[in-house]
Amino acid sequence: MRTFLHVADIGPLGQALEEAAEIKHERYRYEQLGRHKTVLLIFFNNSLRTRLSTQKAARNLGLDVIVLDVNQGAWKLETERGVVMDGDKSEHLLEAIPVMASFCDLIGVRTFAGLTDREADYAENVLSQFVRYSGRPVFSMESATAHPLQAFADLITINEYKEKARPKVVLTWAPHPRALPQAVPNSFAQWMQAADVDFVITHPEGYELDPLFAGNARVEYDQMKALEGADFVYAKNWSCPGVTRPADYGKILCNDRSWTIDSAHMAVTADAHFMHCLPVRRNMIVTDDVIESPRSLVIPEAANREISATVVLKRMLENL
Ligand code: AN0
Ligand code: CP
Repeated sequence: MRTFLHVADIGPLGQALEEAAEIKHERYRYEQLGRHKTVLLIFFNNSLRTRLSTQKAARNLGLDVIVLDVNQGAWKLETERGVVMDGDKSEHLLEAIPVMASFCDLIGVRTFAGLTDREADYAENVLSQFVRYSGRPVFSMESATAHPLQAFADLITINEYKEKARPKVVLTWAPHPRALPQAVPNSFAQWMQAADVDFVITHPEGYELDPLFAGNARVEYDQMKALEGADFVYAKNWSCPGVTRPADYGKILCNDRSWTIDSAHMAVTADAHFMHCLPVRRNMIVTDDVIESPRSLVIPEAANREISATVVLKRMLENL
């Protein structure tokens, strides 16, 4: 595997889930694979889970790890070509990428959507330069529009906890005080569409996800109706994807707290498991009692980030 950006990069999901189960059972099975190899993890913004789980995954495989927080201790990087660099940015990505690549064998990149320019975000301006100019396998640790390591961990979690062959999985929008990217719901929708589940998305009007990710997934605008009989409730906020009205891209269109997942919402499900990628704002996205309930999977879901990252790094090492 040379890139890990979308669900197609991982190949058949059944096989990926088998590898995940094997690694979960025996985490150090492939610890010789990364010997004398180095992975560089580059963060353009904050992270708790991705930062820790990817380092742990790398160590499972015997890899050396270098972590670079671009905004703390490195030169400020210009990412656009053709800019007269007379501002506060001292170095261009076009030099920084090959320099960074010379010290490693694999590169993980975490970038964030600007949420002002839809075209720039969906073109993945930063991540695509790493793919093009590093000469190294590149994996997304969340980009402007996708978070595949999260979606893979979510799929592993659903596979572990499902109580029927084809569970009903509902992705529900929930309110949040700040505008957030569509990366997590985009990837979750993409992976659920590829998996063997009954998948439904619910959100207020105007929050339609890009069909590039959501395909022809079923959308039910009535949240309670969507949640009926659900086996898994996956809550997430996202800002307007600008699909129906490009001018609204990145905006908050709705603050309606009736979308917050509480016990009344969970009561119409089939005793569903609650999921969220974290970090989560309690009593905005989900109430204390739901996230603390025995049906909440947020902690095992986060723990599975180590497993999804180990499978992805293993696949990349096998192909070096
Ligand atoms: C980020 C987001 O919504 O994309 C990261 C989630 C993994 N969340 C926040 O910035 C709160
Ligand atoms: N879920 C997730 O990616 O969390 P972090 O932003 O803390 O890495």
